[in-house]
Amino acid sequence: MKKALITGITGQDGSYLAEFLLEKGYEVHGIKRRASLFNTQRVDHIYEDPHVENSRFRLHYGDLTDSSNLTRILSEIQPDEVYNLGAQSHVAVSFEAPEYTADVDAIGTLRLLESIRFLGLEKKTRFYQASTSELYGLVQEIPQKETTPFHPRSPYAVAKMYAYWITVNYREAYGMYACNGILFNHESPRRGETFVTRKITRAISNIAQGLESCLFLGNMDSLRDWGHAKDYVRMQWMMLQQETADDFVIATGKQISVREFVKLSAREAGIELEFSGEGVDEIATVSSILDPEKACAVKAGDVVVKVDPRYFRPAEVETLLGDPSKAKAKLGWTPEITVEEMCAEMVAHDLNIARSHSLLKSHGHHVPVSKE
Ligand code: NDP
Ligand code: GDR
Repeated sequence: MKKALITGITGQDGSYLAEFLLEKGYEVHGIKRRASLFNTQRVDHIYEDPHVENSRFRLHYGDLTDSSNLTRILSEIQPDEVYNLGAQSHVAVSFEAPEYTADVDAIGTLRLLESIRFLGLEKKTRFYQASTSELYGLVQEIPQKETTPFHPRSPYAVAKMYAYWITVNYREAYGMYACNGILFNHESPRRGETFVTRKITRAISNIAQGLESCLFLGNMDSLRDWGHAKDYVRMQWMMLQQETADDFVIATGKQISVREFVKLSAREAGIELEFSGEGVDEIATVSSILDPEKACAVKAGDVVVKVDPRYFRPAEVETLLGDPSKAKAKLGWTPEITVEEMCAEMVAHDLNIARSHSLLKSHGHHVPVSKE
């Protein structure tokens, strides 16, 4: 039985990857951080009581900032595959916490690679690094592929650039099987609530059900190549099953703007929106109700989206569009879920939550709505 270790197992990708590897028959180990509240919601459905014999799913307390802890976990497990998905993954937050972001995202990757080497596992353990389209930042070529030069635009992207090159370096210097997946944005109903797609599907659902009145966004002109996390974790595994290690761009090859994603989400929630105004004065108004059952709490003329400059970034990545030809040609990978299907799934999920919260509220219960 193959053993895999996943850092960031409690995150969006970690949870889908853990499910995927369990289905493939792996013994799956994950590193979780100590928190004052339970933080395993995304993997609770696959959690196995450690008292059960032959459990194939184990969580270990740890942190990418702690070398001794990483070395001990690696030494205990002796994994065949390590997936380094753990990171301070929010671009805007990286401007607020640049040093911590560098420690976790850049040096954390080095700590893992060096622990593997120190333990003499460099010929046994295959390593996957969660690299990112943010490396392209101020884009030098459209669409972006493996050979496109990097120009990172945030402390997050600069930290991930170090992680990218140290992964290449350990491959070249020590013959390690180490790969970078340069993944473009990927989303799902498990996406963190402060990334823009989930912020939108959640707020639009709450507005449709009367739990919120207005969604505040930053740069709505921003263009992204959005895929589904389920399609992308399959590719993370495929990258570690090749004869030789290599780096791959993973993307859909299509892009839409944040504004278009808002429109798509609103339609899924039974609302047609009209945008007017420019820059910080741009707003979206309800132009018609498409489904009165879903959108029971709004009416034509309501202003439901506004701009808040607080969400603008000190340096923005305006456009990202990936070229996944190499992954298609060499690995036979193609994404199966479109952005429209993904958006429909996310809104359906968030509308269900909004409906149950709305029911609780109508029975006099307090329903807090967490916002950034
Ligand atoms: P999430 O933010 O959902 O998950 C990040 C994970 O990292 C969480 O499990 C988090 O733990 C963990 N983590 C954070 N800090 C530390 C630390 N100091 N030590 C150990 N673990 C830590 O990210 P995604 O699942 O979306 O992304 C996975 C990886 O892929 C990340 O590295 C991200 O940067 C990268 N990436 C993501 C893309 C995307 O579009 N989703 C695209 C390209 C790259 P906790 O739950 O406790 O917070
Ligand atoms: P990104 O994702 O920065 O691409 O990083 P995010 O969803 O945060 O932003 C996408 C674009 O939307 C614009 N935007 C807003 N973003 C947020 N979060 N909140 C807002 O209110 C808002 N309004 C507009 C942003 O300015 C940006 O242009 C994600 C992360 O998962 C990274 O870890 C990963 O490496 C990259 O994707 C690929």
